[in-house]
Amino acid sequence: MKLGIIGLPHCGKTTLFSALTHDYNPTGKKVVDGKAQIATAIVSVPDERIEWLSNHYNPTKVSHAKITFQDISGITNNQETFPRSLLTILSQVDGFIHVVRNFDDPNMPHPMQRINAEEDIKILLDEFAINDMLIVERKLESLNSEWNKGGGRDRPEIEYEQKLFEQLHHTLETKYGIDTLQLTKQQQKLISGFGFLTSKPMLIVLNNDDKSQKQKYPVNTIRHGKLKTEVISLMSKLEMEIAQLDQDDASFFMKEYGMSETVLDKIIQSAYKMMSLKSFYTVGNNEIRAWAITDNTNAQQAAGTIHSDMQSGFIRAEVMSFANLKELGSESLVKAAGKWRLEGKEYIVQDGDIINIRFSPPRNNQN
Ligand SMILES: Nc1nc2c(ncn2[C@@H]2O[C@H](COP(=O)(O)OP(=O)(O)OP(=O)(O)O)[C@@H](O)[C@H]2O)c(=O)[nH]1
Ligand SMILES: [Mg+2]
Repeated sequence: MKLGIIGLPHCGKTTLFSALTHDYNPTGKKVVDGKAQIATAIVSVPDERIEWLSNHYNPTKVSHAKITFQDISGITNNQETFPRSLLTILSQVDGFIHVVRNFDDPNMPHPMQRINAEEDIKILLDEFAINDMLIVERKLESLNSEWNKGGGRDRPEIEYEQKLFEQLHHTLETKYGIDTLQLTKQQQKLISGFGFLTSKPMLIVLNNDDKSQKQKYPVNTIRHGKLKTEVISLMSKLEMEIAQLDQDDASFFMKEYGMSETVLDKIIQSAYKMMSLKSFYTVGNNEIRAWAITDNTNAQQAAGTIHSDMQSGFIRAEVMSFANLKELGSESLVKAAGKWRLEGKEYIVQDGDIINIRFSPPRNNQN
């Protein structure tokens, strides 16, 4: 899963990125258009269940679920359309962490010389909507010319797409994000390749400092017609400073400021909630591994996150829950209690399921 950290200039994106990724060296820096910079780092999702499982099974390898964070600069407050390269980067993330400035710093003034978090959110969401709108308009033009030329695809097929893209256009025009539309599976498939910015979930992070007024924005006014939004408050600068301390000092300061969790825990919990993510596990003596999946993923799709051969050759899933294993103490006791199950491909995987996929490998791999 890839999350892009975005926001207007000097809102604290790089500060938050450093607080989140302090243990991990950025894996890559890329310059886009000479202005925008992108730094990337992959972090492991902290997970107490993985710790317990690794004590229990004593595997040779332990793999946490992974999240890629990208620090994406280059969005400004006076840009109607994004440069193509920036748009490509933005369209490829699974969700956004939108940092909004709610602190004053005379040494690094806000680009509009004022602090107004609600207005900043609106500026960026409007820019997202304009960029989506342009893509929709271009698509409608090409569908129109396809229609006028004739001789290609069936007319009802073109008409179906025209109606869909007109619906997207109307939604954006009325200030709603594409994520607010209830689309059928077929419609979702048709728009999936466009990477629409307003279709992606967005975690809004109000970046306070210890002197900021702790404004409580009602979520309804802050959403601007976006459905998949969560809002949290952080003190990024303080969090970054704490992230650089050793464990003992960090715990002391966190207590001092009444913080019960690290910034990474907070962001990951909110991102999992916003994107309705769940974790399932595969276990064995060789490797214990956590996998992140979205809500309503069935057993066959979950198998596909491990390997495409497991999805195509899926036979059955052997399932037990982490809670049962922890409570009863061993796999055989879980079986004895009748809590170990065989499930078919339509089974909806639950958070905390420990799964073993039975599958038939593809023929050309069999000797
Ligand atoms: N007082 C205060 N300053 C902060 C806070 N977060 C960031 N800053 C400062 O604000 C300035 C900008 O922070 P950055 O993290 O570089 O902001 P950015 O969004 O990455 O900026 P660009 O990449 O230039 O758009 C730096 O001087 C930070 O030290 C905060 O919570 N409180
Ligand atoms: Mg920066």
